[in-house]
Amino acid sequence: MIMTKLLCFLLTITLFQLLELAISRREQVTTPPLPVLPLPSYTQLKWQQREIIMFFHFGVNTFTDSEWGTGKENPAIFNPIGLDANQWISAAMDAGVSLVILTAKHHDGFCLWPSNYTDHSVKLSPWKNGHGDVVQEFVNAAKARGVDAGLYLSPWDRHDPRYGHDLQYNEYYLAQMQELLTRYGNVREIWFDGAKGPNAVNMSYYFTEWFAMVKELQSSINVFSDAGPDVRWVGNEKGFAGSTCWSTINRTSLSIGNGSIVDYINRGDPRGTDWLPAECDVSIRTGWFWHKSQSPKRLSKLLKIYYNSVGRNCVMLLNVPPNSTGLISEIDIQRLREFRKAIDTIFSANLADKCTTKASSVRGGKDGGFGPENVLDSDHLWTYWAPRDNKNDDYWIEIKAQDQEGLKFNVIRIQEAIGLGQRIKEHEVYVDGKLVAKGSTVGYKKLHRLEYGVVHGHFVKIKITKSRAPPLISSIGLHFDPYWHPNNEQ
Ligand code: FUL
Repeated sequence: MIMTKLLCFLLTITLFQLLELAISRREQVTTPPLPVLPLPSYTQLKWQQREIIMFFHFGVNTFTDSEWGTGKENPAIFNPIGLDANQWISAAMDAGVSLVILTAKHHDGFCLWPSNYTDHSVKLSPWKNGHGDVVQEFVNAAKARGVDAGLYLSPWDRHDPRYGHDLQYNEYYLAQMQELLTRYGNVREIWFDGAKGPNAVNMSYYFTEWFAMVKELQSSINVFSDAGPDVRWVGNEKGFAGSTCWSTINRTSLSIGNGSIVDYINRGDPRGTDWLPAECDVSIRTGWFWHKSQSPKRLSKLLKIYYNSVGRNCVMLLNVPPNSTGLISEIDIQRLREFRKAIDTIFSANLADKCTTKASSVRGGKDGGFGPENVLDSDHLWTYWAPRDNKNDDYWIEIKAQDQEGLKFNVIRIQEAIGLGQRIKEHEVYVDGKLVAKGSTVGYKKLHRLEYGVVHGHFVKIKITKSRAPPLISSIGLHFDPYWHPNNEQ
């Protein structure tokens, strides 16, 4: 009897101990920090991770050697006899692109799909005897290869007589938008271009109604315009973001087609209450449309644009215009392949991979799950180094080479865990105690291509000298860019 009681007693004690252990284990799991508003939406995060997306400018201008059609073009000139949208998508895939955007209608008003609301379209062209639909071929080809599709529908329309009559034109525009957003499956981005010529007829666009209908008809779409609501224009057509580029901005200060905001949208605003990241549009050639006389930009130029867009917390929207046969020219395809190969060469190896890491402090201590080693894993969003919450702390993270040889690199990549807000305002990078780079905000991705070329060292320390809240760093990379020769930069 006594033995049984003793056993029961011992068992109870053991159970208690186990329970205590379980509770203390549970207590060790540290919660993630509070986000700092504003935050990206799910679709904005997906968009940001694409890094490079592609534009196809195609239409009557392709056949008239012009950039802005007059609206008086005869649809009979549109005859891309060799059109093969699969080839366009292959070209995009060669460049590692997962979203492609087609100009369904440009300023000339010619529609690449058979709209019910106008005859100024493929219907009156000789291409496929008027039975063709470029938008359909484009989305079919994209879908078949797992690439997402987006559409550009120009607000400025130089052909349609309703343009200039507010109600009629807005109804026409909305009718066309409904066709595009209901006939062709998922559309991931819609491009509202604020451009119009200086002598364009006066006209008010009913943006509020337009945006509301877009969101009604498509669940995972990003709306692009000078002022968002999901993605903003970067303020130029060179593909360059400001060296400081916040994804945050005040939308109330923005309007579409307003030249005076270009500097503001190029930089963003650390005090902004809206998450509205910038997209950097640029053409691989001089023009947006194909012209026989033009050729693609050099690789060094494309890489410079990449560093100044993707490397400044933006997405690069690269235009590659199909030619009058209806194909992407071979010379552009070659350049796209070179571009992709260069990016892979530079970034597929992280020289920091085998390094050890150290940080000023760690949220929840060393077992809290927020250690500095997180910056070297393959997740660039949801695993991150977080320091403890203490406003008076200095924040730094250090990467140390494990062997005597040390590290040789000329590019530093830093990524913030933007899912919890963009926080870093200023940072500095030291190699063996010497300052090699400094910058302002970081955001999804900041690339420093080192001004003086390759550095060699054993310790790389990143100091965050100003931030809106304790900084959260999701990834750090040290890379070697063999294409970077600072002295011959053009
Ligand atoms: C501009 C347009 O005027 C150009 O033709 C081109 O479409 C470019 C992407 O946007 O505003």
